[in-house]
Amino acid sequence: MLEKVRIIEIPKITDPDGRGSLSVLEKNILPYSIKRVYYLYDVPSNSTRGGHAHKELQQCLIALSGSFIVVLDDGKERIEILLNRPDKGLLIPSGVWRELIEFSAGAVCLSLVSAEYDEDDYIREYEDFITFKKK
Ligand code: T46
Repeated sequence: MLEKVRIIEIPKITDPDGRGSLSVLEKNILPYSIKRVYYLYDVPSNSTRGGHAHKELQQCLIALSGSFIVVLDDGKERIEILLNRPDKGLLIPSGVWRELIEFSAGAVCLSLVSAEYDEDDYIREYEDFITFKKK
């Protein structure tokens, strides 16, 4: 399952006159249509976001500013990925437990997701997640 996790290179257009960079997500960069966008910000460095899995939802996380670590767990394996570039997206398939930790000052986490908000899609207890993975 974690082999389906991947980093997406988001095309970056660096201005030839030194006006900075512009990144754009379009066409088929993501394997789903974006149905909802939300973002996390003002997160204290000692706080954890996430701490759940989704049954169906797919998402792409981007560190628009600053950095944070995404811990991913498929019930068998656990990996940590540092996000610190606005031109890199982390694609997380459904059925993966995630925790976001160690937010830097000013970090902004953009999330582009495949479905509208549905609390029934969340698995918020790790034991329930392990049971879900065994089905
Ligand atoms: C995820 C991580 C990265 C809404 O009303 N609408 C929404 O679209 C979302 C995402 C949340 N909410 C409400 C539900 C809770 O009352 O906002 C509150 C905080 O949500 P939650 O505790 O789920 O926040 P995080 O940061 O732990 O998790 C969120 C996403 O829920 C989740 O899908 O992967 O960000």
